[in-house]
Amino acid sequence: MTKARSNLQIDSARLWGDIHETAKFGGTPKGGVKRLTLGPEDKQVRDWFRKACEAAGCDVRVDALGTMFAIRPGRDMSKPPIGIGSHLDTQPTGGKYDGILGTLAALEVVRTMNDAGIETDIPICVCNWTNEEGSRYAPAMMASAAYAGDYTTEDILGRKDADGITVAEALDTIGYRGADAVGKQKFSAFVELHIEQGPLLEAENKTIGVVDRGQGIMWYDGAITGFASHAGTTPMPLRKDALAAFSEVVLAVEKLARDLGPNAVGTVGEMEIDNPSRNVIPGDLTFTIDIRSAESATLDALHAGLQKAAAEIAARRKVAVDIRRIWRKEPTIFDTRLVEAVANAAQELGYANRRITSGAGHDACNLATVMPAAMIFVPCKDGISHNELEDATQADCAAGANVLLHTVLSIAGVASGAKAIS
Ligand code: HGY
Ligand code: MN
Ligand code: MN
Repeated sequence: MTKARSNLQIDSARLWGDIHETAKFGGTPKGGVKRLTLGPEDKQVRDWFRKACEAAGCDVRVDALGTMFAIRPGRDMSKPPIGIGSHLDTQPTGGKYDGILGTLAALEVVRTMNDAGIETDIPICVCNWTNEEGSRYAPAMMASAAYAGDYTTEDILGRKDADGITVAEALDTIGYRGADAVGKQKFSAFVELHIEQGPLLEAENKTIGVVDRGQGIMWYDGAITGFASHAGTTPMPLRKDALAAFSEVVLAVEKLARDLGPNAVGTVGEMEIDNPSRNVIPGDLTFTIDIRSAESATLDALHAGLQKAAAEIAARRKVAVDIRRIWRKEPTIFDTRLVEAVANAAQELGYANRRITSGAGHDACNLATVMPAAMIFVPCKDGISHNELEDATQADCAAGANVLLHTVLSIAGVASGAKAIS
């Protein structure tokens, strides 16, 4: 039976076709995808996804935060399904694969099982998690965080974007504020396929990353209050220049991550000056910080170092520097049994593979706190992601989907159970 099973492959051309078909929803001239969560392009891809899952025989349900659950029936519907999938939203300068590969590969797994006439005892559930990227609404991996109990649904529904539109209003606008309570859909396990978004697999010529850990993440909202005054008449020693102080904060974040590394990264990705003008010394500005490490103790040291640096810059420059942590996600340890199932599937299919820690956050990282979860990585070109140049090969996408298929089959006990037509 194993032999027959290991010959079963997904339809690579069909998956590749889906990836390029859905890339047009929010496609950019540079070949990327700009599909911010709960916007019009997200609605387009959600409608496409719903239709495709229904055509594959799934019953599609939507919860109160818009997460989509497409359930392929099993013989015993009382059993909580195996969850597979990822997210369909992207960064503003996103690519075709981040999140999309995992979601479409999950659909492809269902289609392949249908074509092979495979029945499972346990149902399979293909998921599209709302707002994994965290670009329009914080935090990232928002809906899976609420599912894991880190936030209430009411809290998340009230979150506002830069234009003051709440999550609830955005969900209603696109018609994806579902009836099901967050957390109603139960799972026996969750496995997510994703591009690595880093350089290791490609550099080592590995096709599959068997993800056993994930970095912890801390997000901060920052504000600096100085004093706006005339750029020509204010002597340098009397200035309270918020932007000059901010530049020291940016360099302090970089220095902390380098000094506390190599298992640490720090980024200041956003900054906005209130009422900027060429001939006014910046008085007030806001910014955000993203800090990560796979070690909890390093996260603590980074947090302490950041607060210390902020206090020192504020005192010396006589400005107010307020840096408030709005999110801390502990490092993830994935389920060893599931990680083994991923490793065995990769081995059985003959793909070169290695254990790897995820630098990026993923919905599976939140789900791992409330159920057995694991991840599968495939390489992306030059490790580039969150950039319109993001790219991957059809062969690697198919390899990842095959490992997902065989991991699901082994968890579902197909080798010992249902009809697998070789
Ligand atoms: O931020 C992350 O790691 C993910 O891409 N949302
Ligand atoms: Mn992602
Ligand atoms: Mn991403």
